[in-house]
Amino acid sequence: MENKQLDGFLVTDEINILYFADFLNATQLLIPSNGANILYVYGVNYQAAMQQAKNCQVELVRQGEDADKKAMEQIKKFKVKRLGFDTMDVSTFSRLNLKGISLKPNSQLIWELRKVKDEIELDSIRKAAELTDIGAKTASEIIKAGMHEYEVAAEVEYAMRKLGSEGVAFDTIVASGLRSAFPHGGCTDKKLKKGELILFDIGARYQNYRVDLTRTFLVGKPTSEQEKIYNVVMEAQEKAFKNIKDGVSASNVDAVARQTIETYNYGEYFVHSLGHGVGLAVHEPPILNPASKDILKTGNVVTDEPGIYIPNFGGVRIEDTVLVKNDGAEKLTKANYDIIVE
Ligand SMILES: [Mn+2]
Repeated sequence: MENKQLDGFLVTDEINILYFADFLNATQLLIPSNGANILYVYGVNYQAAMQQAKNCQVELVRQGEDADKKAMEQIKKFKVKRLGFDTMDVSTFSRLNLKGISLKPNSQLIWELRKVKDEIELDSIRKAAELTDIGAKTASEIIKAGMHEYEVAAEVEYAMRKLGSEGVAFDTIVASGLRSAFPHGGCTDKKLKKGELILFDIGARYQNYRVDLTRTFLVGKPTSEQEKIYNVVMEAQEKAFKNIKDGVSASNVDAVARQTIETYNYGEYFVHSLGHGVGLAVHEPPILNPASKDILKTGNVVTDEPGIYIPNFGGVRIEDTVLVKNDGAEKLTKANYDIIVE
């Protein structure tokens, strides 16, 4: 804030608030340069905030009170002239009287912090990764022809939950057969059939931290085309992994995977980024794609997830969540890569 000559910062994104105050259900967090941090909370969450919130004073927003106006009054009281903020919707902006205050959007300031995970955050992410691996193992054990996609999701989520997952990091994907060609195919009442590719994308959540993992399964024996695509994705994933370390540009890591897939002439079917950061949000910076300006840093946690999706045929994706280190990367998810599950 000092570098940017800000004399206050208003945090309104709930996950950003969670990051600073360790509390999710607040409306805003005000960080003035000349006073204590103030967390604004409605009555329904007040007692919990008083017990759980860290690094701030908790301020009750009464029913019928406008939390934004309340924060703005305090901002004026603190004589803030240059107010940084992460995000503000247009209706809020037009409702507030901001005369005399210069608004400086700067979510980047927060991302610079959130992108680099400290040891406490990593402990939570490691635990979420262990739970996610249990989910993948469960899937490989229970999947059989005739099951509905949603049954697989239910069993996997139950297995993770039973061992401490707070819920899922995102909606579980079990996309089988032709649906596996949809990278975000969700999960339906379709039954799994022998010989079909099954795209399986899950994540556990622990202490609000998330992990992201994809495996591709198949009941029976893959055709030579299925096997070939699988091996190409595996090769791309592995090569990209070996290139991840502190100081490399994210776009270069993406290029390693993309070129591998292009070499086998499947380039047009790799329709998304190689990866993204994971933490309190399942998709966050840094981003690994051809346009990315991010330089990977020690402490970043990112996914490595190339895929090939052929319409009317099927798709393969293999994804791990990995930790960027000084001299390489560490896979936080460790589930095995066997495609055949029955
Ligand atoms: Mn992902």
